[in-house]
Amino acid sequence: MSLKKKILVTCALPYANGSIHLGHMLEHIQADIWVRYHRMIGNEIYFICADDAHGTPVMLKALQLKINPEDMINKIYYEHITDLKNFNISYDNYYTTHSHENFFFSKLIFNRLKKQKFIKKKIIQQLYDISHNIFLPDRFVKGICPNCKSINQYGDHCECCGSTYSSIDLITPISILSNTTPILCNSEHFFFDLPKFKNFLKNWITSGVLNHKIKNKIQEWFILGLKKWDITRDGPYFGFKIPKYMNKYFYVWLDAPIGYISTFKNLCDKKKINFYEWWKRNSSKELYHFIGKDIIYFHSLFWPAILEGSNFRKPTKLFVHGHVTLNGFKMSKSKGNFITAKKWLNFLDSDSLRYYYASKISSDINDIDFNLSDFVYKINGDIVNKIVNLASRNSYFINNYFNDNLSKNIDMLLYLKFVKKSEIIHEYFIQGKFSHVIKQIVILSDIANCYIDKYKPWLLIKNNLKKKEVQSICSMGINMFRVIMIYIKPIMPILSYKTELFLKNKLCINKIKIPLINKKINKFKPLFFRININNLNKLIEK
Ligand code: NOT
Ligand code: ZN
Repeated sequence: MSLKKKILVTCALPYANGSIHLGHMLEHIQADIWVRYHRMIGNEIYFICADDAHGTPVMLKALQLKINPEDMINKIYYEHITDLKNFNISYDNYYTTHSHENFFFSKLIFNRLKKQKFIKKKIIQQLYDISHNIFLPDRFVKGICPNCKSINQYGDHCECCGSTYSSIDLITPISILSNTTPILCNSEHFFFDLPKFKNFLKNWITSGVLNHKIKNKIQEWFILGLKKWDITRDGPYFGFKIPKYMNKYFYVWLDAPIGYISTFKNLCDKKKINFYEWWKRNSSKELYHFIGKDIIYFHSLFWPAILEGSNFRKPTKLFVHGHVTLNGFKMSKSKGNFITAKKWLNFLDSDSLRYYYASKISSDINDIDFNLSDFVYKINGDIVNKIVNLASRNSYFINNYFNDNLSKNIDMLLYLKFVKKSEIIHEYFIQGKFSHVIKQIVILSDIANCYIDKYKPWLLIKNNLKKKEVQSICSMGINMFRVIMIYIKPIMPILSYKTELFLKNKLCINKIKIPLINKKINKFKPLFFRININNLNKLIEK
């Protein structure tokens, strides 16, 4: 029997209506670190994501740009995969919800739910724009907030007081398409019967899939009462038309999570993986979703209920993170403090963002502040002054005095202390507590630098009788650097790759117990450059 775990990991699907920014990157980096660690320890793991291509946000953007949505989502798809690749997010498949597989599974799930009577029809009243002949989606209507009376609010929620409501409750609604007053019209919609799943959900939520704080939040939703969920929209709508029904489309939030299934199916077809084994009810394979706290409702209530009702497996666990703020402020385009992934890479490297985020990621859902001075302090202080410095100060002697040869003798007792840390670091990686991993890494690099400071190879080297000793001290220094780099590998892939070339050794946790002794290393070349404050200033320039 193999002890290898079999794991499928997803990130939330970015909308295909704009660029990937630092807020998105937190989640992709978080999941990628987790995935890379699992790969390193030898688990079978697949990592997938896709563009969320349908719905009003995409329609609205295409309308603004005066291009058709298909062209827009194609263009954005290539931008997204380029950005993600440039941050070394190691997806096995990055697909789109606008795919034939996703249409297939959306229909399949809809039909199964309908057959089980989990879908009900109901006539609802909606705002209708007569001049454009269109039922207006929430985001296509503006008006006065029924709660706080602020003007110019969208039809789903008020940006001033935060209340949510239905667009028909807006006071003096105006269609943003025509600037006219819409009328009320009846339309028949399909509703998913979420309340029927109350008992199932209560059990599921307490079965270890969520952390405590989130569980409590969801209890509040149960107390407020679960409501039937409208899963259809009237055309014109950019999405999948429901076969056999006039002008009815699946709501984007129905086909988006189904994108997890269809993206994996697309991968299975390419890689000859047995799809059914992964998604059948009670599958023994593991499924993890990384999401932001704003979409907990969808992933902890709608999604498991839909899977249960249509005879699929449920997620093993949700990893939920908070939002990213920049120097304490919410990032937004209007404030001009909105940093895209692409802009970041014009001025800075990807590993530094990965390291910085890792140093902030724990298992709670507090917001994560990107603080510029803290960033510089951590990258220049930890990576350059402590960790990479270990490689450079020790290789100086190994390269110049010992013909690149590492000694046969190192301090094995101390070496094994470094190795022993792998146990706790393993736990931290598995639990997603990367900030704890980084703390351990910094402690180890302090110990390693103190060790070199104590023995002072730069003085010893002047004494011919102490040459062997210098070789052994500096070889120990290189070995401590190697162990630290094994722990950093999932976090900083570029630095790790350069380190592997330098050490002529593939960094792998399964080989950590065997030190590098009596071997040649390469000549040291700079592995990482300190953050240039000018570049950082350019990055945040408005
Ligand atoms: N595009 C959505 C967003 O909030 C995320 C969709 C996640 C997919 O950016 N699914 N579900 N459930
Ligand atoms: Zn309001």
